[in-house]
Amino acid sequence: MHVIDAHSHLYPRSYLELLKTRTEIPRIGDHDGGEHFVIFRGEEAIPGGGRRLDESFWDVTAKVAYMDRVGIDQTIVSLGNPWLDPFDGPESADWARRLNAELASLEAETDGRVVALGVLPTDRVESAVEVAREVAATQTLYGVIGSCRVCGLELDDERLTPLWEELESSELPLFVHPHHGVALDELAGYGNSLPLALGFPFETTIAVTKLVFSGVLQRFPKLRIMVAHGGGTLPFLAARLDVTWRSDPEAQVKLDSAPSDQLSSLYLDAVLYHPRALHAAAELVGPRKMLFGTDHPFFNADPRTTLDAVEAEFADGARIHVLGGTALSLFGLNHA
Ligand code: 5CU
Repeated sequence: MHVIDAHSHLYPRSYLELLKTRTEIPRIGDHDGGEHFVIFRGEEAIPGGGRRLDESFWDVTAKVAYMDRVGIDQTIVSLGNPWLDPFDGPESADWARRLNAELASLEAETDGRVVALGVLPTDRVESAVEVAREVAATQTLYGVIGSCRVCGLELDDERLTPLWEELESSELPLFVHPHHGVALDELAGYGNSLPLALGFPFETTIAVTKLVFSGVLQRFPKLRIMVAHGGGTLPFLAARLDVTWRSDPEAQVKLDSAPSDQLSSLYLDAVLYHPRALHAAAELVGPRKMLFGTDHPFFNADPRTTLDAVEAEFADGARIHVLGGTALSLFGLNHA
């Protein structure tokens, strides 16, 4: 089977140097003889806290070596969080273009083993639209990754309408990924475990739920949206969202069919680690809308557990889609 990792990050060195110019989180600090990437407040208080960066974060040769070790044929890399979220000044569009050019060159550098998504600027919706258009016209970029906010706006903000129009007309996939976390005060006290295990997926859950309840997915039915970490908690909560929507006339003003009708149009990665969770995701969207992923190079990349869970949950026919078929069709890739 052709195995494609659709959720994998690569941070060009130029971007890491940019993050190093920041004094506030998210930022990269040099200490204990290495670079440490800090995204949550509590991590700064711990000596050596944050993610110790090594070449697996920036070096495409290290990415290919990882793929060979794990048995991955092709990887779709995307810039990891926090993307350009903290750089929302006039420099944002230039940075997006510079990073997109670097990411677009990976396919040729790796004989097609590693291909990339682009990134959007965060200064103005107009420049996000322009860059999305440029990405769509770039043969070696296959979509864009974005935060649970675009240009600092929540995904249900009406000011994002021109972006949805552009993504729909160009059929450019958008990968929605968390970074900021939610309920960080309530989740404090246990290292970064709870912010990552719960804060991330609930951030995604809330963002995508607003995309549905605001009617965006209904108004733009051809949007191709892939959601990180199996859609957060959406596969588990979809029916509850239907129940609350059904009994709430106010919610029905913007959305006139059950939320799960729209949720089933999403693409979900399979970074879920357990057949039980994969089962819920597949019940919501079907295996033809699910994509194997690792989240490499982050600590939570556990491809063996994910591959075992995919094998346990899906019969051969469905597994072909999850392991690579869905990625080929969603992103319009050629086999490496
Ligand atoms: O360990 C982490 O913080 C992360 C992160 O920041 N982004 C991600 O995609 N996975 C884990």
